[in-house]
Parts: sequence; structure tokens; C-alpha cells
Amino acid sequence: TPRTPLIAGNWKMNGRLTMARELASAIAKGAPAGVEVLVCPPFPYLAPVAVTLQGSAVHLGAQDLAASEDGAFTGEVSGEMLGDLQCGYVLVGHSERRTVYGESDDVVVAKFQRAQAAGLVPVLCVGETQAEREAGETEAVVGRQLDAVVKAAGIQALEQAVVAYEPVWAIGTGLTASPAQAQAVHHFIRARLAAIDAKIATGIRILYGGSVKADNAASLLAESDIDGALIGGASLDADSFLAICQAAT
Ligand code: G2H
Repeated sequence: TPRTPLIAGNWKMNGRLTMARELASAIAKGAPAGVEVLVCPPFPYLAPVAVTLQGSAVHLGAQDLAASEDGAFTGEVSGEMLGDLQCGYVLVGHSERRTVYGESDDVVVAKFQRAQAAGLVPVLCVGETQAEREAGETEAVVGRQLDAVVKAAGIQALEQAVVAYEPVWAIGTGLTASPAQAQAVHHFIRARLAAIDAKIATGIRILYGGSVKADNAASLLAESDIDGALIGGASLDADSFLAICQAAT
């Protein structure tokens, strides 16, 4: 595959400053060659983690950004601010944002576009709930989430983006999609993009997320359309996270 694997840690709302520094430091020291490694700490720890990562090849990203440009938006953080803190990436439309904070496809699209306007690479998260999967709607839901962005931003925008497929039923539940189940959806996503632009579809990295651990990473990453992983729980332990990075090499 022409695609460099990307292993991204989504720390969610966990840890304290000391832990953030220690985790970042261990990852910076242990990250293997041949894989791109990304960590996404909580907002307040971006700046100290950026300092810790200085001189290492590990990339820094945020977990969310504002859908608006700078202005009177109390509590929000703009893409430009994240750029100032050395972020190169930002998660957009994580299922927790969509479900717990009610982010619609429109909001996700706005965040995707704001990220790119600020020079950040958005990691667009898509995925179906358990009820949607059981109703046979996986492709309809994932297709809709993907199309919303392609329609608004244009297919060219996907050249500077990453997609993460995260079945909601597999997030933090210990349930993982089987490699074949994940591969089927990854293939669907790539084919949907290929129908518009084959080159962009070939180049884009599609990560799998949802209870990825050191012991199931290799079999998922062996699938031809799985180009990396977005890791929550297991990214909080340096050894586990580094083992997953190693599995991607
Ligand atoms: C899915 C994933 C990381 P976890 O949310 O984004 O979390 O690996 O804990 O299921």
C-alpha cells in the first residue's frame, strides 16, 4: 500500500498534567519508524505536551474544535488556536461529539472546513450505532456522514484529510468489529470516494476505531483497507499504545 499507517491516540477527558507529560514522553521515546504516530490530549494539556514532543516525530492533535471563526463563542477553541499550539490534526465528528453533544452532520461539516481553513488535517469520524447496524443501515449511515462532507467541501478536500471508521457499538465497550466486518466498511468508504476520484480514494487513510488493543491490532491492520487505528482506552497506557504502533509497522 502507498499509504503510511497512522496510529492515533484519543486520550478523551482523562489524566492529569503529570500523566500527560509522562505518556507523551514515553511515546516520543518509543515510537517506531515506518508509522506516523499522533496523540490527541485534552485541550489544557496541548501546550505542555507540545513541549514534551519537541524534537520527536510524534504528531500532536486536538479532539475537537469550534465550528466558527474566532469571536464571541464562550468556551470554544478555534482551529487557528490549535495551530498555534503545534497541532497538525484534529478529530472531527467523533461519535461522542455526535451523540453526547448533539453534533449534526452540518456541524461536523463546518468543523471539517474550519479545520482545513486553519491548516489542520481533520480526522473525520464516521460510524453506525448498534441499532443502525441491526437494521442493516450501516452503509446508509456511513455513506450519509461521508457524503455530507464531500458535498460541502468538495472531493479535493479529502486529499488533506483522514477518515476514521468507528462503529459506535464498539467504542469503549470491549466489543470490536471483526477484521472482516471492519474491512467491509473500509472498503465501502474507499469505493464511495473512488467513484468520484480514484486517486484521492487510493491516497486517503482510513483508520479503524473501537476497542483496539495491543492483542487485536495486528489482525485489524492486516486488512487491505485499514490504514491505521484511532485508539481510546488503550492509548492511555504507553506500552499498549506503543505495541499497537509496532503492529502497524
Ligand atoms: C473510539 C475509540 C477512540 P476506544 O472512541 O476514539 O475509543 O478505543 O476506547 O473504544
